Amino acid sequence: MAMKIKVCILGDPSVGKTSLVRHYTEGYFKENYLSTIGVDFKGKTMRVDICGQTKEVIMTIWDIGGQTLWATVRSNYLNGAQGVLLLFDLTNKSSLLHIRDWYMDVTRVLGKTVPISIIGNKCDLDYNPNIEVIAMDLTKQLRPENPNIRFYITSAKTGTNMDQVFEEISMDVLNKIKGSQIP
Ligand code: G3D
Ligand code: MG
Repeated sequence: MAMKIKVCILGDPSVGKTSLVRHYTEGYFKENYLSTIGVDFKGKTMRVDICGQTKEVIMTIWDIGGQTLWATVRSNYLNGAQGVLLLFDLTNKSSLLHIRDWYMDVTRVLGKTVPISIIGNKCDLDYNPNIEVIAMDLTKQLRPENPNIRFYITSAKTGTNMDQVFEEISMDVLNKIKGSQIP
């Protein structure tokens, strides 16, 4: 039987959350569409190899609107999330500087060991390589409390590293569930 997992995607407005989810679940990138209003969820069925077995996983990816009053919907949105993607824009340094705040918000609700990936999006554009170094440093700083934290650069436009992000977060979620089932 397919397992269902819930993954939330968070980050500053305009970093590409909706684009990444849309490209991954619907297979296309659309320029110039409205920012997400409220909460949107998309599903994707995937096959994941775990401990030599192939499992069917239905991943629901929850995408929150950047303009939504975060505090009022935060707990509903994050409730039951098993994995989190924290997105920033490689061409917008302040969106990276806010990642630590997003991380704190998320771990306050879901605990410190929830599978999390930090993602620098829009790698198809020109960006300062320094921003990648800062993001890798942040990931390293957080690793002692969250050993499986990952860092990627992606492009929602070209699809670079997109499959890897979603496959690996689902593997991390399944491994965590499996680990917690061992008596
Ligand atoms: P959000 O959901 O985080 O608010 P969106 O962000 O997905 O709405 O994307 C915001 C803008 O960034 C959109 O442009 C979108 O096309 C663009 N974008 C998203 N991801 C990428 C990417 O990987 N590469 C490039 N080049 N652009 C990206 P518009 O012009 O519609 O505002
Ligand atoms: Mg959006």
